[in-house]
Amino acid sequence: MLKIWGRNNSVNVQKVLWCCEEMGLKYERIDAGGTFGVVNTPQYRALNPNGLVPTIEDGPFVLWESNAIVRYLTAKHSAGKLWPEDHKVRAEADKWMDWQISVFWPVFRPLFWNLVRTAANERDEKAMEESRLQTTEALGYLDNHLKNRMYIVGDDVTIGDIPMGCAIWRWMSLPIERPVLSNLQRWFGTLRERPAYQRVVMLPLT
Ligand SMILES: N[C@@H](CCC(=O)N[C@@H](CS)C(=O)NCC(=O)O)C(=O)O
Repeated sequence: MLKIWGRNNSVNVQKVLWCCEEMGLKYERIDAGGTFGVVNTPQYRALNPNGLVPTIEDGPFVLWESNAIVRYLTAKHSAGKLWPEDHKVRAEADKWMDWQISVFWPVFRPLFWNLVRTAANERDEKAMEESRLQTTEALGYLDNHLKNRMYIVGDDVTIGDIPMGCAIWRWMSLPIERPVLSNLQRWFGTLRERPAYQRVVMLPLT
């Protein structure tokens, strides 16, 4: 059976869990990272030299990097559904996956980290406000993209929705001032109705 290494409160682990849940793919998840440790053991480092989660083992095949894992699993098990077969549609989905990891998350991380993982008296208020403003600007681009679309590409959830879908749960759950981004809000509303999303993404932020 597919093995997924990683704590279930990690945004990157949740991407993999959510796509497996959408596909009805059976997996065994092993807690690792954060308070669970494990990631610095020689056994884990042999799988993933970065010491980060997630990592998967699909038989003898080992893979790390959450977006690469989502691409691999959906290409294998969900061609034409989560994995768009049209090259241009898939490229568009890929673009938003890469945008989540290279643009959105770096600007959002200081806000998330300070509010969720840092004691109140140790928070960096300046970094938080800067992060909040930059995140708002970045989300404006996605809101604009979603103007005439239900999902990031196509007529249903695809790989394009998975990274930002996991990230947006966090942004929507933080006790912060949020601008009205009605297209983003509508898209988030549709994700929230999905049982797979409810099971593995809509968890308390810890
Ligand atoms: N680019 C990597 C980033 C992985 C990453 O930063 N994972 C975090 C959790 S979201 C991690 O392993 N942190 C250390 C830990 O949990 O111990 C990916 O997408 O898989």
